[in-house]
Amino acid sequence: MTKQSISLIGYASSVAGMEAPAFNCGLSPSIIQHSSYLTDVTLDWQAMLNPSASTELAKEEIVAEINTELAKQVSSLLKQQKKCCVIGGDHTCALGTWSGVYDALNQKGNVGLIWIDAHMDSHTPATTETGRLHGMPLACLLGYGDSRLTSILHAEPKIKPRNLCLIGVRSFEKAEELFLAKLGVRIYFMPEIKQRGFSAVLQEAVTYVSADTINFGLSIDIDAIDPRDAAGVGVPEAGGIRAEELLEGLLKIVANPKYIATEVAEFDSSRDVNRATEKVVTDIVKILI
Ligand SMILES: [Mn+2]
Repeated sequence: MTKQSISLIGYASSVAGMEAPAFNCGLSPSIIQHSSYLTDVTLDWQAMLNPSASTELAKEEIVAEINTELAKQVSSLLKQQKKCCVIGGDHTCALGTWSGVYDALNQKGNVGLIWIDAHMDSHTPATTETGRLHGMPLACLLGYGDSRLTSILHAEPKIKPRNLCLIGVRSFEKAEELFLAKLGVRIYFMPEIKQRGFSAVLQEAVTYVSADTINFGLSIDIDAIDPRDAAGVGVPEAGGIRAEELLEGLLKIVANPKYIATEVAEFDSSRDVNRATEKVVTDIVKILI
């Protein structure tokens, strides 16, 4: 596969966090698509997915519907030997991205996932305090949660705990920590990253999620980045990964032959400062293409 074969899909939805005030990350894919920071590169946008505007449907149904479409698109790209990059939207895009990856590749083997996020996104309906679905996608991918969200294209779990690791975590609830610890999921909390450096941790993570898999991908929540570099997110948490470090780390791994897909979630331009977050997202895109 050549580097030029990466295709982009926009996930223009912030339905999962709609109870939160002014949660606008659904506009972000379009902002990225038209960003002046990307006028010097050619991008292969395959689709721009929008959530149903129906007021009849439960948000679980809206999220399941758009992610079923996303999963089909991702699977189709991978079956054409293309790599893909999904631009969110809120982090529920993970349901579609990794269900699509599972659909395309599960006959051949397991896929590894590196989840870069300030949060664990591992609530289930039983443990969530807010009911917001963007706090649950990782639990769903592991097979736990609302059946409409755990069974996109396939009923099975999409990611095995031993093929997953989290990087950058610094804000979470006890129930999520217990849930992931019980499953034996490897987590790189911020103190370890500050001590060892993001790039070293990321390279170790690649080795870890590659041990028992045929391919691996990245799920990047922009709130993993320090708000000093990327304030434009719905749920900022101080003390994150510096943008420069993130970009340096990504540069070293995207050429890995096992790498197949990335998603970038939770960028909220309405909270951005001097378009700095938009710049970081477009820098990530430029590294990936
Ligand atoms: Mn997240």
